[in-house]
Amino acid sequence: MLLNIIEPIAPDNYVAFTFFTGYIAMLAASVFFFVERGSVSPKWKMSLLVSALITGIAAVHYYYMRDYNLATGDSPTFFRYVDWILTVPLMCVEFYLLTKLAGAKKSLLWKLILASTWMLICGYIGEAFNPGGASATTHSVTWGMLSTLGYLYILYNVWLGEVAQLAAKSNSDTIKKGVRYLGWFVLVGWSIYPIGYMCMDGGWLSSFMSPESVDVWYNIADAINKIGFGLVVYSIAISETKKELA
Ligand SMILES: *C/C=C(C)/C=C/C=C(C)/C=C/C1=C(C)CCCC1(C)C
Repeated sequence: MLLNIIEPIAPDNYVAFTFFTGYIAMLAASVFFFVERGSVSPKWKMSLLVSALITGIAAVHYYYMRDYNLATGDSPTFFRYVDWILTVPLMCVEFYLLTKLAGAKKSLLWKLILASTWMLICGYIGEAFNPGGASATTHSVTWGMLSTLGYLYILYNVWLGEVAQLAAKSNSDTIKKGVRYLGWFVLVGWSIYPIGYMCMDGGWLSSFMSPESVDVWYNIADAINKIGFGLVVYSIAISETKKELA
């Protein structure tokens, strides 16, 4: 069944609601990016395919996470991180594909993937192995900080490091602007995730926000970042295709 309509979502269950909308939005975006591969020149088809894969992989995980959350009321932490460990490296691939046209080497891709894997493994340990009680805060803060190192590396690379330098060297204004936009997603869009993380039991925001809001933050962030990121790549591809045809 495509939509599980057996179990209704209670009107005040905003966690389940964002899982549901997230699922539909990812699915729709995925179809869009996949179909639009037909509107761009061959050299951009791979970028659009990667965008479609990112939202497609997320749609499958959201389908499952929505059911899981509705049935148990819990956070689907494991599947959340499985989704991220597949989709965040694909976002690194998007950066690589964009800067490859300006001479990026494979090593850049591996550095970004390594940093994002570090970021996510530390985040997973922080959430999944939270001991609760008196040591919850130390545990979540320690792993959150370690995770942040990976995040800061990616941020640095995209704004000042290799990605930024390659984009500056590229002879296309569209790519320069596009990489800048994606940089804003990493700076602003990705910073929503640590907010969600800090709502967990023992987290720095847990006295203001309930542990259930972890998923609301993550669901909002995923929609912005996965779909928004894809749309930026799409608009770069469309403008570059038009230029090639002109
Ligand atoms: C599609 C999924 C994306 C773009 C996920 C991104 C996730 C992050 C940027 C997570 C970052 C975290 C920190 C910087 C510290 C706390 C732990 C995390 C994993 C939530």
